[in-house]
Amino acid sequence: MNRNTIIGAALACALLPAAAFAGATITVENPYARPPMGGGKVAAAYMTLKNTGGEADKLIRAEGDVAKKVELHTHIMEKRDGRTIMKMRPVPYMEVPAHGQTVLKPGGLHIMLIGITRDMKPGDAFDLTLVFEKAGKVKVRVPVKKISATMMHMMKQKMHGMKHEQGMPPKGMQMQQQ
Ligand SMILES: [Cu+2]
Repeated sequence: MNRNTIIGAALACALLPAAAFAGATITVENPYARPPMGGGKVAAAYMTLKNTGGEADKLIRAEGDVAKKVELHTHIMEKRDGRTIMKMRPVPYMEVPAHGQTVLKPGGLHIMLIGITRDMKPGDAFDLTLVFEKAGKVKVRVPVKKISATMMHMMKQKMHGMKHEQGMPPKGMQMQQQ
């Protein structure tokens, strides 16, 4: 074994552990959920997904026993008869860019909890498991926070223009009506 081979082997050993973790590295910041509106069985969870890795990753699923169904949703704005309508849509995944973040927030991406199985009052908390394509499973404890007066005011204004299509309600709304 000449000197170069030895250095090469040492380098390979030093680099291997780093290479194993070179993929997406996901952390979750500021997770919170809002209590169900009007005592219903549907609520939403929000958070910031941070990717410190050099590769983009995707949140492909969320799991938890807090609700019968846990879905990935977004809001879309649609023009209908000259009015703008806000609707919810399930999405197959949420992309988290390399060295970037994806923010789940009211009016945008969110984790939909359908058929809540327990109390969800401000001060309560529940566990969710986020499943990423590359990073795998990431557990997160989600506290339930009350809606502030300002937020409530904004939501009421938004709700004014929010309507779900007749005959084709998103899955989340079907459960709410049961
Ligand atoms: Cu939703």
